[in-house]
Amino acid sequence: MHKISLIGAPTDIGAGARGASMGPEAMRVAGIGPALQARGVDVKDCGNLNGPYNPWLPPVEGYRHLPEVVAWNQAVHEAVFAELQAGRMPILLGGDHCLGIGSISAVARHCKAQGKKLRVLWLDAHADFNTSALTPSGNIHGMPVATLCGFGAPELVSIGGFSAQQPAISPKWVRQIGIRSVDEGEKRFVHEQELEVFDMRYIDEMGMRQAMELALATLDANTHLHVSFDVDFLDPAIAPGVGTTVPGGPSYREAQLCMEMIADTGRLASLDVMELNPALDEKNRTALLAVDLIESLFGKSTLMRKS
Ligand code: 6HN
Ligand code: MN
Ligand code: MN
Ligand code: MN
Repeated sequence: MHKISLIGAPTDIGAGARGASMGPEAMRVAGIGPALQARGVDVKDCGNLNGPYNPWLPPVEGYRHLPEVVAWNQAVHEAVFAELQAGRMPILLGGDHCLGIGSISAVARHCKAQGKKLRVLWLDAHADFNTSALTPSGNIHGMPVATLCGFGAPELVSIGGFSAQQPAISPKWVRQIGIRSVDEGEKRFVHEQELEVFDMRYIDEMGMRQAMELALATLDANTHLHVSFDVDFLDPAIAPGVGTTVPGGPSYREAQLCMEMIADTGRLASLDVMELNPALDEKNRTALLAVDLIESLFGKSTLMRKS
């Protein structure tokens, strides 16, 4: 049986729009706790982390709010690491996606200590592979994957005891799904680092099933599967409550299939639910949809499955 820990990180410190700071409470109001309990898992809500307020300043040397982003990510790292070490599955309720740095560095540190392999599934409209030199915005939520791979501010790359020479993760461990908005310089860097991306063109042509089969291939009993779910992964027609909508995302059925195929692996060991922005939502429908999809991620399927 899974033992789950919900960790709220109420900040929009790395985002380009205000409001993701309200994400954790919107997920609770949408019933994430009871929905998981109904899956038969033990749920502990750790409450919300604390951190600096958002000063809403322009970028400095390619980064907006770097000191505040560092503080939030340190808090996230310690909280996620503590729950993993206690044998629980952390679910980070964001908060903007810059917090993936703290979360995934904690997962990487845990895996390293336990001799486990790590696979990161990045469900997102965006590659989040910018650096301070490439970014068009300075918003650090566009940089977490590059930072975790060692290409980022040293204060962020070093969280969890990692370094540019020995980064938290390798691009080889990452599979990106649903990508449809990548900046020019970022695109070149994605190719240079050989990130494995199943973009919307791939999903249109080959289908979600084929994308997920490949993204989940070669998982074994010793693999920790981390899912970083940026809610803007979903088509904005069904998920308007995000700061950076991009048309042409996965439909409701495609998203369900994605979650169900992850559940079927039985390897899911940690999760981020990021970028939900209640200020832009309609009657919390995006949070309710996220909860619905998370139920599928934890094995709720339409019919009883033959075992
Ligand atoms: N997210 N690529 C754009 C940027 O500003 O770097 C958008 C990033 C969005 C990030 O949604 O997590
Ligand atoms: Mn573990
Ligand atoms: Mn995104
Ligand atoms: Mn993202």
